[in-house]
Amino acid sequence: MSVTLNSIAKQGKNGAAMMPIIQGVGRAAIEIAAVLRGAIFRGVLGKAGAENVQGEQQQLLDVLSDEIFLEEMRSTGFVCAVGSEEQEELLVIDEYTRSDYLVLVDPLDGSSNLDVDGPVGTIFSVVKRKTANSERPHVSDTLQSGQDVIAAGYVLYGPALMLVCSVGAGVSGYTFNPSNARFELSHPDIQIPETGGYYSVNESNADKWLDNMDANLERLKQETGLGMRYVGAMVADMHRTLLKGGIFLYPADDKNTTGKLRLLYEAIPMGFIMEQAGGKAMSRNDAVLNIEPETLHQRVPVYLGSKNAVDILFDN
Ligand code: P6P
Repeated sequence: MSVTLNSIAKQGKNGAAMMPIIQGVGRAAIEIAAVLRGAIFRGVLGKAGAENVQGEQQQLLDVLSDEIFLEEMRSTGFVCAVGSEEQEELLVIDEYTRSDYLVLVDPLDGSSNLDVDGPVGTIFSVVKRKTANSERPHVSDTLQSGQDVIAAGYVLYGPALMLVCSVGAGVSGYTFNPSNARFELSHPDIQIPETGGYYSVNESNADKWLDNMDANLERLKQETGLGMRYVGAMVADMHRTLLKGGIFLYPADDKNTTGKLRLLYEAIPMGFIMEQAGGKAMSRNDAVLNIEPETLHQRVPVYLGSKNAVDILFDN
């Protein structure tokens, strides 16, 4: 008998409460994967002709994925609001404003890879509201550090469809089985290897990096001899780092002086997963999970990987 997402209910103290929400993420993943597979025939590859709150060109599939994800969160009945990379404001779910949980999401991360058939992903985290259930959910409910995250994870739309998640009791990887249309446990208790793997960064920005990161990376390369891999989609680069070891980094630079990656729906969920897998997640000079968020779409520098690699980079 295969182990499915239902088994999440037995994980830690939050598994039972988080299972319906993670099952909703699984349903959204299956729908989004189907849309991606047929996108070119439906004429939905390419730009939506608008910019998102990040000032980035929205892909049509960004918009479609955001709608699918929101609908599946609504259908759980446990989510009162969603903070999305694709939406400037917090999206309150009017039928369920009294529910306990909010979800932060990057619905289609790395979507610039789509027109070259590259891997993309969905990144999510779940927090418990701070406002009373009788009140309307507020954006302040999302501004919680990674120490308060209840669950987090990502979907990888690759050759296989994978869902990797944690409810605070370790990291589990599930792979979609087309023969029975369910996610099945394929990677129990993921732990990042302490040595080996790759460094993963867009080195074309090295001459613009702040915080002496060009010299720090050279030291890492000298001391570890790691090879380099870089996909340009955070979920794919993070997943390889988690399974093979090494480090993924996106430093601040003189163009993105506070970094490019978003704290609430990229750095925190990935930092939560990395720490649950025995790795380390740093930002400029503190752990990602210790940063107190100030705005929904704020950006931070990100360094995620094995403790050894991150410590060498920061010369600890
Ligand atoms: P660059 C994708 O746009 C993204 O937000 C992450 O998925 C990825 O890690 C990063 O940006 C890639 O940025 O500047 O190397 O293309």
